[in-house]
Amino acid sequence: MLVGWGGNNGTTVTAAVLANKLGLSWMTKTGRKKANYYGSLLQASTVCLGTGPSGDVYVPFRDLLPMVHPNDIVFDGWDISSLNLAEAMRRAGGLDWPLQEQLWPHLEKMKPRPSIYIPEFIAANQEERADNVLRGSMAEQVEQIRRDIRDFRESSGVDKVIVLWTANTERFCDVVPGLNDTADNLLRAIEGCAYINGSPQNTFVPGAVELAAQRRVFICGDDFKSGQTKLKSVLVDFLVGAGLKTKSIVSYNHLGNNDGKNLSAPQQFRSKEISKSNVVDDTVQANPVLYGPQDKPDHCVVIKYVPYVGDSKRALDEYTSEIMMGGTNTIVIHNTCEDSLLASPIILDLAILTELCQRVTFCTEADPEFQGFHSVLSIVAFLCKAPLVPEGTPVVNALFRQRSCIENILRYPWGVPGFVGATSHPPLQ
Ligand code: NAI
Ligand code: DG6
Repeated sequence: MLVGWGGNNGTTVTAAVLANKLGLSWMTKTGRKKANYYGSLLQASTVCLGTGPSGDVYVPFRDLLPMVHPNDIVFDGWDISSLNLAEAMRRAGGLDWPLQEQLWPHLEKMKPRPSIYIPEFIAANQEERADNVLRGSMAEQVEQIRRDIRDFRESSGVDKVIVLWTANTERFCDVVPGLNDTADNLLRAIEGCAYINGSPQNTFVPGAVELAAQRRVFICGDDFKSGQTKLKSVLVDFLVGAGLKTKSIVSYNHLGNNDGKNLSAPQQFRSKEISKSNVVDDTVQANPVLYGPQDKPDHCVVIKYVPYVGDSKRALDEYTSEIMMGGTNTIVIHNTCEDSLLASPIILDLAILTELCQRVTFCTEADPEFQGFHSVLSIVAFLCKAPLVPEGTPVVNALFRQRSCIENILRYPWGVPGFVGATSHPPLQ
């Protein structure tokens, strides 16, 4: 269930899954295209199992363990905008028109459920689309959301419900003693579903983290790591790992979709600026040869709203590093892509990995009791700009360390050599 189902990401991921399920293809000016899952770690990348007599053996990531296929996901969700998914797909403008025409009759039947709208959390410029909102006291509105989840679970017949936030970026909220600082003070209303935060705001206040642990549900986030930040978490790892002292990182982007419009307001921009800015900290701290305790690169993040470019985001990055004997190395990168086509496979990977983790238990020699993962599900860090981790756990941003984490955990239940001291129980189905 997507919060923000009628947005660019919500409609694009729903349309993409449907197009794959139906095996659709369509003509463009550069030839015929066919539905695929490019950009999904699980569906479109491989893992090396080792070397056999005829060389390295690679398998698709999705074959490491039994896991849900994206084509089997059933979508539902909420949006403060009432457009049905077909109209919302047209508004998003991320897919070729001949594909939209084929999808139209299917998506037309899907309509987002009314949602909770508290105007002060998102930009004032979003008000004009808020025509699908719940009324009543806050308690009544929350109760309706809980009813929606139960209704979807029963009417669709799905095995599990996962809720994922892909609605507008909100401003940070205050952590208020007596309100959201502890689980008891926070509402007792998680409804037993895993919750994934695809945006940068601090939804996971201390009370929410505690409540998730009490209810034994997974929470994960924050903020999909799609384009510019993904590259940054590779490039800075490479530069600093190669012994070059990166001194300045300037990341500029402009985009013209509704996300860009919302981010043109200062408080919502600030949430995004924070999540985009912290991604190099651990890499820099890991190299005391180059950086002193207070020493880190200048890091500037700029986002501008330019309606004409729509969903096609432009990102320009400049990395300046000190090299040997006073030399300077400047790398400039220009990146253009449809933003929601990068985010959609990440949404699928997040949901599928979260579901998989719900079926894993493990024990160790030190603690022979079988247990599940910590309710703060940090193994999905690869997919998040600002990975949420259990308190006291170091945050890792470097992309390939994050990828190894998922790979290692997925290898381990079937006993690939190199993993000791634990086993899985009951066996994964
Ligand atoms: P969008 O603006 O097209 O979609 C957001 C949707 O949320 C809108 O349809 C809006 O009406 C709805 N909405 C707002 N408040 C709501 C509420 N309280 N309840 C239900 N619906 C609500 O934005 P887009 O491009 O789909 O992005 C979604 C989120 O994902 C944004 O926060 C964005 O920053 C984040 N994100 C996007 C990435 C990308 O590559 N596209 C990457 C990283 C994060
Ligand atoms: C402009 O920065 C809009 C944002 O929502 C980004 O497009 C999104 O967070 C993706 O960011 P990145 O850095 O992963 O490409």
